[in-house]
Amino acid sequence: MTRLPLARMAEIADEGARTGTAIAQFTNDHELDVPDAYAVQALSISRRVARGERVVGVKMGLTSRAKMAQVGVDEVIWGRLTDGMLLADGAPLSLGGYVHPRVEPEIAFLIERPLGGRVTAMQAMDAVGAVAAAAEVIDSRYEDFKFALPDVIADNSSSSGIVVGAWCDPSTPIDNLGIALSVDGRNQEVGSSAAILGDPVRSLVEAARMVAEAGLQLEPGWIVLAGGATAAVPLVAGSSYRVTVESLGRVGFTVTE
Ligand code: OOG
Ligand code: MG
Repeated sequence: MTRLPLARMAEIADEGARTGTAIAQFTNDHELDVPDAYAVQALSISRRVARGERVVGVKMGLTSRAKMAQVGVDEVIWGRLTDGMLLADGAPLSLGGYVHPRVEPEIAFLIERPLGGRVTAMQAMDAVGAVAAAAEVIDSRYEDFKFALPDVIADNSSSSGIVVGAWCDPSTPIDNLGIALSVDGRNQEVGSSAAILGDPVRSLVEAARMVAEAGLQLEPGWIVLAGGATAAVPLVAGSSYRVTVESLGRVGFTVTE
């Protein structure tokens, strides 16, 4: 095991994401603990910001059993979202620039008032201006989509693309909504928003707590993704993907090549 400077790891992770090129798992050859992994994540996002991107929110990850089981990591994680990751609903998606992308159904919160630290579910929802159905395109930069906990955190929790649907009234109950992810019109994954820590608002509570550990707060205008309620499915050229969330609506895209 050798030590690699955190800034060098950030450069490797950022370049992998920027160019859509697979990288080796850091923890195979290098020491990396969870706090350092979040530092690498912050440094790699600084590189994107230096290129002109803007942070637009955070995504929570591994907040459901289905997601934990799929990637073999069972800790809740978070990552940073930038405007460069935003994709328009219904727009074609090209596979160029991705390593091995997958899509998963998500619920998005739009933050209206600053939120950070230890908060109750009620305080968390008070800070929310709207909720929406969303689809997240995740793309681990690691070979074979294989990673340990510090690796995935350093890779910005596999963040790659986000499609957010129409914003809905924040008083819409979201604790037990039917969720479906369809491929070419056929349901491939189905579940409930209750799979997200029992209630997606708990994921928002965790987001407020975890970003505060990094000295941040959830800012007005930010998007918070609660985490996939089902396993993610690989993107295949020529197929159409749609996420439907009961009461909130649907979002989707077609993969071109
Ligand atoms: C890690 C990212 C997890 C989620 O919603 O659970 C995530 C991964 O699965 O590669 O985005
Ligand atoms: Mg996700």
